[in-house]
Amino acid sequence: MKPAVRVTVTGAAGNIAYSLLFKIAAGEMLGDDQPIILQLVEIPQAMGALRGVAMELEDCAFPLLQQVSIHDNPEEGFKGVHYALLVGARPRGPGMERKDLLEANAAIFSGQGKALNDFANPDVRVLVVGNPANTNALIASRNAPDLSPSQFTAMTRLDHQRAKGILANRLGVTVNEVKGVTIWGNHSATQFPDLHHANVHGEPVLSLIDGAWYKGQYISLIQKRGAAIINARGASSAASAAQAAINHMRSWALGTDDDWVSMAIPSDGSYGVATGIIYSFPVRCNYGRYEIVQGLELNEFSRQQMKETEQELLAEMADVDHLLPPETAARMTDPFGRAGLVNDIDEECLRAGSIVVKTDRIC
Ligand code: NAX
Repeated sequence: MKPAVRVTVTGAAGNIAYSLLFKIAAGEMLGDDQPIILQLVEIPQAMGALRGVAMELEDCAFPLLQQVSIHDNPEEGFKGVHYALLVGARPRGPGMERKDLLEANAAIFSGQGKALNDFANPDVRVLVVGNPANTNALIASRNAPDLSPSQFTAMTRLDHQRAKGILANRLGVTVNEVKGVTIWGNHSATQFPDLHHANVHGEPVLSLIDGAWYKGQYISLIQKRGAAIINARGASSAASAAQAAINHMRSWALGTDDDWVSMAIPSDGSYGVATGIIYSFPVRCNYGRYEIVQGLELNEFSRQQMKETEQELLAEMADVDHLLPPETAARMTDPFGRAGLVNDIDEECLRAGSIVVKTDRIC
């Protein structure tokens, strides 16, 4: 039996967590041979509801679930954690401007970044789900000086899966037959769902669908899918978001197979994207690490779409600038620590295309 790993979920009494926790405990995230210790974090007012969720977890008698603890503060909740899923966030209240929302969440995620820095396992892998996810991940990372920026990611996997699912439906194929879909940029309405490299059994998707439908309808369908679900359901995506979070962490920990996935990660300047922001790229994962898929050709249309979502992220970063410690700015220009690749083995691996992402923490 493997030793248990610690998984923290914040916002653990919320809607997404109500699906997510049971999937984690059932082994869907890290495999059915990986025992789990769950550390659940909420705000003090939600501790009653959280106790109920913990009771339900106990009642499921999951064979892999060794222990559940509940916490009303991140310092305790992040103790020794290997996988942190930051789901809890402040929702937009009536009359709240975008800038106010950014500020309210910035306060939460700077505190959580510090707590991860001080209490988490040094190899912790962090996924931010709570919105605005990319910028919240940036704030957490910038407030965790002892952790590598590469340990902080944000979720665009739901957008990725929406893009695949809706396309497969349109083409009358299964999702497994659709490969090479990418979400670039922010988890917001400016994201760019890119089908230029997508294929079905090697056949380019753009030769199978109408270009006018792609540019005129499909892109905005994916960008606005979250709002469409709120309109239809009267509540935001919960089960699909939980599934995406499971898949994001599973890919990161256990690897991607014959297709790439989309993850919002610190930009290293690939494809001309500005460094300093957390931007969604196509990635492949192996041995617990991710690497950006390189060498994809971009046309003028794609470049313009990618620029637009990059500009939004740069503007979000500027809005929370006062919460970003200046001393952690420089490392964002080399988030994977490539400048530190000095020995022959590393260079050999780089040439062979195997180890590309080397961090000072996850080796
Ligand atoms: P809920 O409002 O149902 O649950 C959020 C929970 O977080 C609440 O129980 C609240 O008490 C808790 N919380 C708030 N501040 C906290 C803090 N400082 N520490 C710990 N817990 C805290 O929202 P839910 O539907 O679960 O959605 C959670 C977040 O996911 C929202 O920010 C939402 O916008 C975001 N989403 C992100 C998606 C993505 O693809 N990245 C998609 C789904 C979802 O919209």
